[in-house]
Amino acid sequence: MEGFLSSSKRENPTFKRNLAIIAAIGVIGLIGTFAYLQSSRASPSLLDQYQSEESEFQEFIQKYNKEYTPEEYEIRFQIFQDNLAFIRVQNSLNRDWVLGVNEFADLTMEEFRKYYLSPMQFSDHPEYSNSESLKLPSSVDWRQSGAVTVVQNQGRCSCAYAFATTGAVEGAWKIFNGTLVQLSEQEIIDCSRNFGNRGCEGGSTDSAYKYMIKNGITSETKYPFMAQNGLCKISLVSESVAEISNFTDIYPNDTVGVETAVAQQPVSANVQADEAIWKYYKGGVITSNCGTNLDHSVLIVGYNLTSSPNYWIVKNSWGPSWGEQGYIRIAIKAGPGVCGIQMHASYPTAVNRL
Ligand SMILES: *[C@@H]1O[C@H](CO)[C@@H](O)[C@H](O)[C@H]1NC(C)=O
Ligand SMILES: *[C@@H]1O[C@H](CO)[C@@H](O)[C@H](O)[C@H]1NC(C)=O
Ligand SMILES: *[C@@H]1O[C@H](CO)[C@@H](O)[C@H](O)[C@H]1NC(C)=O
Ligand SMILES: CC(=O)N[C@H]1CO[C@H](CO)[C@@H](O)[C@@H]1O
Repeated sequence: MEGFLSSSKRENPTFKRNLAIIAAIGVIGLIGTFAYLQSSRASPSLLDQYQSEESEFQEFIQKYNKEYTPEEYEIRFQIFQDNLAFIRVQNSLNRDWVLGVNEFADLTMEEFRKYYLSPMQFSDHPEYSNSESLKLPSSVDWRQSGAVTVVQNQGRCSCAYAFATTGAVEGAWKIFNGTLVQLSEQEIIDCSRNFGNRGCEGGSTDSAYKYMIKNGITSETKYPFMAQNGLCKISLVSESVAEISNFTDIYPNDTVGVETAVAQQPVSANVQADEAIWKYYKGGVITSNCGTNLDHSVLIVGYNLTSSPNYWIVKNSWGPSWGEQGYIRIAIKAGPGVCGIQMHASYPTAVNRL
């Protein structure tokens, strides 16, 4: 009986009004659900981005043989994502250079600085040479003359001063003696502390030359690079395969002086590499975005004076997968130059003494 009474309520106007309210709530609910579904479409795309960045991270791990503990994995992935975002923004600015993921993509700027760079200290140097006004060739590339050895990777050892100077002596030895021989950076790292160098904790190109003037330098084969500090192997020091009797510091900021020297032989130089542009450099010509607080050493192996902008061809020691097969091109601008590359450049002289 009660049931029947209730059903008769359907005819009741109050009940109809309640029904209308319920229906309205239902419609609002549907609209809400629709809106929610619409908005939730955003999360699958965030998820896609996460997944594609994670697969890029996996490729990176494989390519550079990275090994992480599970906790470190999360931290490194986060840094990698931040760096990836930075690289994308920089590349969207369409400049003369491009950045890309490389061995350093899981490091913060602080870590990069700590592992790879060290501020330069130059004490007294020999007299500066004044640039002679020779007729310079419009382009030079010592790689084409077979005067440059393979690109090596210094690893987490701040010893670029050893790579830049052995590179300069390798070039000079080839040009003035006729044979290309890979020389030992490790000998300089282990044995030149008395000349002011600090092994894998930094040093200077001048001190490395002073060591080689005194002791000559043995080969990479006899005294291979270990990417860490070691005790000086005294017995190998006497087995030098290349010797120099002097070196020249080019007058600071003398662009023509550096060009004149590079026309003669590969030249060691110092730069400020404490810059994202160095950390992620992938290719092109660097024209700006770096300072002149020298903290890294490199080898200038050529230049191009017909291109726009003109540029130095520079060999680095961060492995062949960095930059342009291990090289970087830096615009030639008067004065200290881009990244200070013309501030403290030097080359070995009086080479053929053996
Ligand atoms: C070394 O070279 C400089 C020029 O750079 C020269 O002034 C100096 O006399 C040379 N030293 C020796 C011992 O030849
Ligand atoms: C120098 O640059 C010009 C213009 O970009 C290029 O055509 C030429 O091949 C370059 N020369 C060398 C030796 O790389
Ligand atoms: C070379 O340039 C640097 C940076 O601008 C400057 O500090 C230094 O005084 C210059 N040196 C010479 C000798 O002009
Ligand atoms: C042409 C020349 O001087 N060659 C010399 C190069 O250096 C080696 C030693 O490493 C000498 O034996 C060569 O005579």
